[in-house]
Amino acid sequence: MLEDLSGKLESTLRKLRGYGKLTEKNIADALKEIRRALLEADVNYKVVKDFIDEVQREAVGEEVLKSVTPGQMIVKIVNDKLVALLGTSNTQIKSAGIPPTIIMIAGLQGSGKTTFTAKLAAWLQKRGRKPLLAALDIYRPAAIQQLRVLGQSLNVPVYDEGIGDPVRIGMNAVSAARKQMCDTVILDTAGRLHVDEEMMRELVNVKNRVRPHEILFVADGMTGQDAVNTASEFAGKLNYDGVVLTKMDGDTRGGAALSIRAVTGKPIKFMSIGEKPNAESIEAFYPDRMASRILGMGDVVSLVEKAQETIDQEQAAKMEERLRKNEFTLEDFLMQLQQIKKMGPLENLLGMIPGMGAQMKNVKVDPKAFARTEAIIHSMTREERNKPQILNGSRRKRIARGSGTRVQDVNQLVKQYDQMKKMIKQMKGRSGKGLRGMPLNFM
Ligand SMILES: Nc1nc2c(ncn2[C@@H]2O[C@H](COP(=O)(O)OP(=O)(O)O)[C@@H](O)[C@H]2O)c(=O)[nH]1
Ligand SMILES: [Mg+2]
Repeated sequence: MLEDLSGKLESTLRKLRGYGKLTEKNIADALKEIRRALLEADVNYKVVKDFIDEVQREAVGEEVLKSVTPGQMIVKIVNDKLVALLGTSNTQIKSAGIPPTIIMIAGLQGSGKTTFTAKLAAWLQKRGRKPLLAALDIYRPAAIQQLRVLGQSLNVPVYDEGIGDPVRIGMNAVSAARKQMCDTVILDTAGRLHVDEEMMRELVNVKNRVRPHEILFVADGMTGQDAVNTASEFAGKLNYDGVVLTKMDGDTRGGAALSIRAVTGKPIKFMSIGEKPNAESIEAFYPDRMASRILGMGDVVSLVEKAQETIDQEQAAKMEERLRKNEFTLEDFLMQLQQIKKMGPLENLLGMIPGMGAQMKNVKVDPKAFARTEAIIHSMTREERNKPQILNGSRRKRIARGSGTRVQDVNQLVKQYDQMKKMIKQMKGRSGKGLRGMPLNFM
């Protein structure tokens, strides 16, 4: 799977790892090769551009840790960006509070919907579920027959009415599932060779009337850019929940896998491999596993992660010490923000800290604000960071200019910092036993 891309990225990064010191030219050359490899793999042009820009930005800004080489650091950056591109985390399919869960499968003709319907049934069976398949592709008798045969081979009931109204078939299938104590209904819908109005209308009708809990769009991974374009059109009209990439066993160049999430904003949920309808021929999609499969450098990635963890721990310990002495400066503030940024969406994190939700309500930090904050603090002198009280009007003006922000932004940042400092003091007073054990990393 994606051997071509994988091979090219691996050899580029391996070269980079070999250097003890990286020059700007080394990095630029490597990025050029990575860019070419991605374009050859048919990854969307705009996606490639953003990807390379981000890797470059980080490669230049990143501090190199003592225990790893610059090359290893870049491997880690490329890996992280790849994970982000593929979707960050695994996304499960929803299930209904009251069964049956209704899953609708949509996509172009020949993309692999019916095959995937059967594979998903097998996959669910293996996890103790009882699926029922519904034949909503009523335009070709052969399609109904195909589903019947697949159902039989898996010992899964198939509901069909021959040629009829897809909406009614869908609703009747749900009733049939209830009667037969099936907890999941999979709707195998009709596709066409190209996106057309009538097909979309039919699918939207099924969506509105049968009310699936989950709609999966099936994309033929072999078709690269075309799959991405179709996925966008379906997303606009049907607003599905997730993507299934099929035919990932063929000589797929990988473009669809790497572009679809960025272009449609929808997560990839499954990958389908091979024509055999069994549970082993689909895989739940895990962006981090996929990234490490593509790069083939899991060892380096975990090495760098270890080194980073150590640094984080050292920093946290240092911070604790400083807090105890009441020396929380803007420099610390920045470090804390950077730690938070590494951990993903802030809302989730804050929700996890007991008693923190209410306190942090007024401290809103969106990703753009993060970048702004970093820029502002970077534009300060060391003295200013360590003694924010000296930040008078003219200094603030200079900092705003230097960081490409407005004086109001600088003012706001200083206010935020003051708030945080106050909050830390309060918490310190309350905990009594000092700060040991407090999740400082989260602030
Ligand atoms: N190699 C490979 N072939 C597949 C895969 N999924 C489906 N196919 C084949 O693609 C063709 C179309 O599949 P089908 O499920 O009928 O597509 P549908 O029209 O969307 O229902 C069939 O010949 C399948 O055997 C897959 O993951 N790998
Ligand atoms: Mg079909």
